[in-house]
Amino acid sequence: MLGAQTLREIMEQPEAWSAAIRSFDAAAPEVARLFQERSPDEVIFTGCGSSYYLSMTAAATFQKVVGLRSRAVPASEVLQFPGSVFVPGSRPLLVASSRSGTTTETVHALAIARRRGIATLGLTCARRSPLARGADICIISPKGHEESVVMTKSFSSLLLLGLLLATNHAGGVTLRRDLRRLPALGKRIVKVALNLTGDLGADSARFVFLGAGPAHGIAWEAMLKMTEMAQRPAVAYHPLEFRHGPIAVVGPGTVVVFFGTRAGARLEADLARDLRRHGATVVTLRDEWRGAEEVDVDVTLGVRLDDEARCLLYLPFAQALAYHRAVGVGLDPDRPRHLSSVVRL
Ligand code: F1P
Repeated sequence: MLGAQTLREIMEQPEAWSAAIRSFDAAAPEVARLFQERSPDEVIFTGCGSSYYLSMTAAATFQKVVGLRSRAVPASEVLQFPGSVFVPGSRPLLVASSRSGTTTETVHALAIARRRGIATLGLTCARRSPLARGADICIISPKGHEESVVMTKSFSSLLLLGLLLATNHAGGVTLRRDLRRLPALGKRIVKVALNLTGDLGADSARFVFLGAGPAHGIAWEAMLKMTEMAQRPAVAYHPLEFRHGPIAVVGPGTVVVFFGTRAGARLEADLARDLRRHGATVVTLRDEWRGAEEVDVDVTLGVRLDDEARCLLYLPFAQALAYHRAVGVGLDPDRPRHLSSVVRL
């Protein structure tokens, strides 16, 4: 069967999330000590590909919840433009994520940080990897390891570790409670996602993924899944940014997926209405149905979670959509073209 491994790994996510939570709990005192001893004034999340995209969501969440300046930077930028990343005299903490713990740019970014005396924390699925050995502290996603090239359960379980970092601080109480509900909720969500995406966008020429705040990294990951697995043209934007030019591509044959946030709900509903007028098929994922919006597919999760934790539950939809669009045209999601699971330079 095409994509059997990828499908299995998509379905295994809730278990990987439970294991990640246990792993975080074991590491939490050590993480607290690192923050105490090094007292960072900024947190820089880094990685490559999917691991960079999860860094985006982790950074947006960390800053909002903890109130400490945070941003995401591709590991290649640390490598090529360290002066644009690190501010002289500052005390950043570098959080480096990598499924393999071996990706060249990420391992080099870690080494560059260490040479500058910067504190480092690794998030990985590979216990015995250069990242795990090189970081001051490393937190493992014990069930995130994959046979597949494309990241699914590794992505969501590493993202969960990244989000849990914010719960180790005052202000993280609600997030902590929300994140702990995810494994139980995930079982239902994965099934719904696989059922709902079977034919969605089957005849569509292009996909647009929109997400604001913590959902922005999710939009990028959805774009990457569609590109890697299904080789279908796909882009990712902040929702309102989409009006500033990219909207020109929209017409019949475009599927626009909104990864909804509460803060963005009203303005995104206006955008959805305009996009439908231009002929797009609009899919909205969110927590609750608001009644009046015009969309073609309304996925109402009804989980009563804040945006930051709910974002994780959007991932099975993005993964299942890409999986189905690949299999639907005879592509094997387990064997994406030109890709290997680790990029070594
Ligand atoms: C990162 C990554 C993946 C991508 C591809 C190549 O790997 O860029 O996101 O899907 O498989 O590697 P890692 O640093 O997380 O191991």
